[in-house]
Amino acid sequence: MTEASYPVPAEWAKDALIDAAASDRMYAEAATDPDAFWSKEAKRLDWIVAPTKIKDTSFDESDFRIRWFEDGQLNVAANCVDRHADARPDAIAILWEGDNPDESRKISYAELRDEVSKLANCLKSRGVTKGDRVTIYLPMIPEAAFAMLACARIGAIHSVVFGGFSPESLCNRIHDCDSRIVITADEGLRGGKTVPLKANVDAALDHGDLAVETVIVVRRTGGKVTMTEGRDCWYHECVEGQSTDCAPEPMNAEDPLFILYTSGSTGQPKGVLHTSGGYLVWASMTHEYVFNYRQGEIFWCAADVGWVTGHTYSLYGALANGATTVMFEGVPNYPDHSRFWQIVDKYQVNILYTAPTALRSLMREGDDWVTRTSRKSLRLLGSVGEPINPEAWNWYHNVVGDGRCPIVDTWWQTETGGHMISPLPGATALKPGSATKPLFGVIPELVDAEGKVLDGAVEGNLVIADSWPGQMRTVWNDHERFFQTYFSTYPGKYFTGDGCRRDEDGYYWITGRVDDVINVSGHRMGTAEVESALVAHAKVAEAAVVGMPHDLKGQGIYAYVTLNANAEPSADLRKELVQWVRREIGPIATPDILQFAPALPKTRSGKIMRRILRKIAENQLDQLGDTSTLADPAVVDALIAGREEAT
Ligand code: 6R9
Repeated sequence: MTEASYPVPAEWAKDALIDAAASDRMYAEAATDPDAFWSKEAKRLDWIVAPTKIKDTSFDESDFRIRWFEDGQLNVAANCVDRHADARPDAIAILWEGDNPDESRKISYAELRDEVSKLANCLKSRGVTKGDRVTIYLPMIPEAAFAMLACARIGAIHSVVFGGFSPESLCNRIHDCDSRIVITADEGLRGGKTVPLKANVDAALDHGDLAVETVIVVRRTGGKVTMTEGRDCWYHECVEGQSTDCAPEPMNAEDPLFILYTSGSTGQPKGVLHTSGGYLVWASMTHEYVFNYRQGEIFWCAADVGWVTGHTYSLYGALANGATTVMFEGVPNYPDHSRFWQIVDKYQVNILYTAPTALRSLMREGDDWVTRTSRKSLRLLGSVGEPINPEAWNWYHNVVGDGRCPIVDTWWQTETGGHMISPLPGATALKPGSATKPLFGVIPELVDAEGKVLDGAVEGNLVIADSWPGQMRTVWNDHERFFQTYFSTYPGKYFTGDGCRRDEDGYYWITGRVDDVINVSGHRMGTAEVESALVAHAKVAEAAVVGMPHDLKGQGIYAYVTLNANAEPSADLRKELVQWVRREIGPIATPDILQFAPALPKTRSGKIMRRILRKIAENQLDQLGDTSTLADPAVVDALIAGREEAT
């Protein structure tokens, strides 16, 4: 396959925050003199005590340490709220769009400061102090932002749990970090349906022996909930009468800011811990440079604050830069498939940041939903969460962006705090499907299974050779697990768990999690590659590919395929698709089994749960494990039913 390339548009090259020459210079400086580079970047924040020690890190077991700006002091909320409220009190911080298109709310920086301070005072009055953990289980409503920032203001550590998680998952997360306080809502509202958040909290608290003393409940829908005397209180009553003055707590740069739980390949979800100074420098820098953010622009990150993308870009990075950030409560297809583009027009969004899975689901509904809207305000598009297949990329570029807007395909992880590999829109020529090049301070390497560093155009395991400010500092309560998970596979390097190819131009192409790589007759095959080939077929909406045991080849390829609304499964179409993949990639990629699936099992953040697909492919139906975190657990039964016909 020949790779398309999109040079930097002339008007971007002329007008960019960072052009190609600046990008090269800054990358070199960050690599050769990190202290000089990062002490300059740290100036983007207001420090109570400016840091003099910049970088003190080692990934070696004997003196393992990750410390950035360690003698600096700052407050994250003061940086995200107060300094903008002082300078531009009436500037809009948050544009909130409800699930129902008739509901919206505008919050200026001055109002944000008042709301955050009132809640911060309320938390203090309930005994929350610096270092305490606060669990936040809220829908995408402004109170979620108030709650996170109120914690940051008083030095409490927030742990946001996505509103789609079950009581059991919530219980585990409250238990692991030992929160004494939970902030929730009566109900969430998504796509016209209610989510029983308060009832879930009640069930979680019934589940286990938890230390929770206080539950603060936002009245969102007015739905009926049970309030437990002495433990539960309404948010609006708690903050009423609280002072709008609350001095931000001075925090050391290395004091914790938040915990965010994320699943690994083994065991319970890990509590990824981020600290204050390095995280905010990284969030602010990447938000500004990657999105080429300029004051006054409207920025919309469509991710839920329950995920890291919502933390770093809806909230911390955007607000640190004084941006106007759009917060959307609903889903892309409600009331209809045009919703995203209506929101873009309504708020004149300049920068849109979303995930390929959302794009594919909208793409299959046809272009008309998009083209009936204007979208003239859009200037830049972003992608995150998984490799973006060229079809989705082209649709995003040509249909959504009318061919005008560069796409920044940003590779990063909960663990990395912010973008790691991404184009800079005024500096980097784009190749659809490639996250392109590392950002300042990021030193990626590709290693083989033995850890040997591979040079040139090659494929390998993606590791990062040195620390960057936004890096996670530990797994909550389990520093040993932190070291073992990320630094023991390839000693001295951070292991990402991703496979990656580097091309002749030094561009990086993420091939998917390494545990998803299939070894067919000794040849490595990226599942993402086969999936990309399948979705390139006009009748295919989505595909997921996993390995399965194969007598001759070691591993065979098992493909699950969801068809577009206009196509019907048939034996002929199955043959056609198998041939198609052979043609697109080569005989090595020929799927051994192709199963038509009405839907794929996805987490509520939209990630395909390959573990389940692998078990079905292996016919280990009694080992499917926990399916409760799926957006729709019923999908699994349909897959099991469809297996027989396919095999
Ligand atoms: C931000 C986020 C991290 C994993 C990561 C990788 C995949 C994320 C990607 C991408 C290819 C991109 N991933 N962005 N793969 N291209 N632009 O998604 O964090 O939920 O922790 O997931 O997602 O496999 O390792 P997280």
